[in-house]
Amino acid sequence: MAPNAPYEICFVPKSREEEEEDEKIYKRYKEIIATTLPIAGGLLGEPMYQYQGFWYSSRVGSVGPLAVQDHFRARASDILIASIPKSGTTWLKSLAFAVINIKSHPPSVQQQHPLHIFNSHDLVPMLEIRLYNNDFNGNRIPNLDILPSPRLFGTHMPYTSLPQSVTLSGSRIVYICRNIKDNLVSMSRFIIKMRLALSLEPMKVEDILEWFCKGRCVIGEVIEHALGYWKASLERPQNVLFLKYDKMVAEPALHLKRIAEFMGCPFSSMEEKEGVVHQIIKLCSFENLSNLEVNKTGLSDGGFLNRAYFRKGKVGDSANYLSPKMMEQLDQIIEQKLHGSGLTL
Ligand code: PAP
Repeated sequence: MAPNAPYEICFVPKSREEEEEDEKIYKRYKEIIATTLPIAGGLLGEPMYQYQGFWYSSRVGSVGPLAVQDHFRARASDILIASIPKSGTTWLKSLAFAVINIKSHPPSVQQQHPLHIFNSHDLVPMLEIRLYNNDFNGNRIPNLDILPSPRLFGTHMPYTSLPQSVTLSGSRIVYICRNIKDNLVSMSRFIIKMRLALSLEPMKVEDILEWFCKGRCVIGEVIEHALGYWKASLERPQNVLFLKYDKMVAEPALHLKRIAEFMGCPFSSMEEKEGVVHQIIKLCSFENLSNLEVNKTGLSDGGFLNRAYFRKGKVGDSANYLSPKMMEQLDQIIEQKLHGSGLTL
């Protein structure tokens, strides 16, 4: 039997009254979504709803974003791994976890490392998809106060929708995004496979591109999402670190050191000499993680297979899937949306 993920302790037993109260809270969010928000069908046949300018797939979070806004209380020491789906979240979570836990779980002892036992989404749980997702938590509000600091969480929520306590407390956010074309292709390959598994009518990349352009691809408005965090990183550089997958692939050591420093645990010169940076890069590499038993066979958020988080892990794969016309269409959208922002994707 698979061991319980560390975050499971947040779902402490509650009295019948408390359970009923939690159920009422989730019921109210469902009503708000059903009666006040625009609803449309999603790429996996699921309902999507538009909330605060972004489309959300109910498969990734159900009413989670509303519950996170009301119930998550950030601490100054919290670190949030924020991202668009399919932009390198699994990798960044692994790196951040390995750095934060360097003393209790030295990366030199790879076989016993928690990353060899759990998928990184189990070690760094998503706020809206796992912790506050009523489809996943049996309508329970988690008690995150019992987690020791520093707490590491993930989120796909846009910056503008994060709970106020994240900004007020001064918690740190590490954001990752990716070349938009590679992001679209990674997402498309995932959707195409999932539709097959769900016996839905097959879709092609060009069909998914249409959805992507309408802002209705799992979590909508991918470029706006990145822009929100980009602007925040310029305004609050101590609190928001903006990373690009492509640059991390090119120079992993440089970026790992930036991440560690930003999170408040820079590598000592002794650690660097001992090769800790390279041990973490190796531990978290696509080759290592994708070949572990847990990632070949385990299940994750929303019933997705852990192996779905690992495909090729390469930069530039979009050239193998997008026609010149599709590339041009995307270039125009990117140029129009990012013009004058200083951000390139
Ligand atoms: P998620 O939103 O479902 O969590 P996410 O982890 O953000 O997915 O992105 C998955 C991408 O990261 C995949 O890219 P690809 O489709 O272009 O191959 C996946 O292969 C890649 N990836 C996963 N783990 C790693 C890793 N350890 N190193 C580099 N890339 C990785």
